[in-house]
Amino acid sequence: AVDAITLGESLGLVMGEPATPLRAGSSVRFSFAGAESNVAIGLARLGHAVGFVSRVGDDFVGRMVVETLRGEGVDVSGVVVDEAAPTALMVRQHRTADALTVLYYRDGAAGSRLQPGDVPDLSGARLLHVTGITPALSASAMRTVETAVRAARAAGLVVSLDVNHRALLWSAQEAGAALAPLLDAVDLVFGGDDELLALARRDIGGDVGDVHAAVDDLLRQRPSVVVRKRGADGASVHGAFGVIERPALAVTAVDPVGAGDAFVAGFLSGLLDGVDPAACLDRAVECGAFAVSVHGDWEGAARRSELGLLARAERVHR
Ligand code: ADP
Ligand code: KDG
Repeated sequence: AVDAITLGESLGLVMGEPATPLRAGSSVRFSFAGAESNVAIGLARLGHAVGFVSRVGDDFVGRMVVETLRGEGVDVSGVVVDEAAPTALMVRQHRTADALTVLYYRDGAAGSRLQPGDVPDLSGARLLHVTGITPALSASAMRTVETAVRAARAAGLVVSLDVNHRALLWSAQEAGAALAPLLDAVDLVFGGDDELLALARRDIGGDVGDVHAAVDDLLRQRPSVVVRKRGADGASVHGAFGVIERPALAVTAVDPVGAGDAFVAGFLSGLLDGVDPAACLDRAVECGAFAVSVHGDWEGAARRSELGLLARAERVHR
C-alpha cells in the first residue's frame, strides 16, 4: 500500500540547453515533465511510498516515463497504457537565462483520455495530490480528477490541490471556475498570488491585501491550509495557526521549472511525517531551492539524506 497518490499527465520533454535558442542541430536533452509525476518523484526521494495514476501511449516515450518513475521508486501500477493515443510531448526552449518558452503537443494524447474508471481504490492511502492542469486537458480528465477527489474525501484521505494555472491550456478565470467546485473536498491548497485570486473567484492582479482576502475566502471553505508560493521571494503558509512566512534560500537558480512541484513534495512530506506547518514550510522551501539549482523538471529533487545541505555555510562538503 502507498501513503500518497498523485494523478495527472506526464509528457515527454525535449529541453534545450540554458540560454540557448533552439535551432536545427541544437543539443537537446530528452526527459519527461508533468507536475504530478514531479511531485511523485519528490515524495519518493524523500522516502515516502507513493503511487502515480496516469495514462501513457504504447510508445517509447511512455515507456521511458514509466521505467524512470519505477526506477525512482514510484508505484506505477496505476498507469494505464493506452494503445489508441500517443504519450504527450513538450518542447522547452530555454531562450535566455531568464526566459523560457514552451510548446505542448498534448491535444488528444493519452493523458487527456484519463477517465473516472482509471481511479484505483484509494483506501489505505493517506493523501491524494492533484493539480489544476489535469482538468484543463479534457472533459473526461476533469471528471477523473473530480472522481478521485470525491473518492479520496469519502475514504478520509487528505486532499491536496496545486492550482498550477497553465495559460496555454485555459484562462485563469476558467481555471478558477472549474476548480472552485472541488474546494469542499480539498484540505490543502497551493498557489501563486494570481492563482489563489482566481481560485477565490476574485480579479487577478490584485495587491497583497487582495491576496490575503482571497486566502481568507479559501480558508472559510473546507481547506484548512493555504500555501502561497512566491518564487525567489519565498513562501507562506496560512491556517488557523496564523501566517508563517519564509524567505527563499539563496541559491544559484539555473532552471525555475519544477520548483513548485518540488516545494509541494517537501510540504506534503512534512505533512506525512506529522511535523508542524512551520517545519513543513521549511522542508518545502529547501526542496524548491534544490529544484531550481539543477537543470530539469525533477532531476534536482532532494533526497531525504540531502536535507540540510543547502542551509550550510560551506560550499564543498567532504
Ligand atoms: P511554481 O514553480 O509553482 O511557479 P514558485 O516559482 O513559486 O512555484 O517556486 C516554489 C518555491 O520554490 C518558492 O516558494 C521558493 O521557496 C522556491 N524557489 C523558487 N524559485 C527560487 C529561487 N530562485 N531561489 C530559491 N528558491 C526558489
Ligand atoms: O510544474 C512543471 C510543469 O509545468 C511541467 O512539468 C509540465 O506538467 C506540465 C505542464 O502541464 O506544464
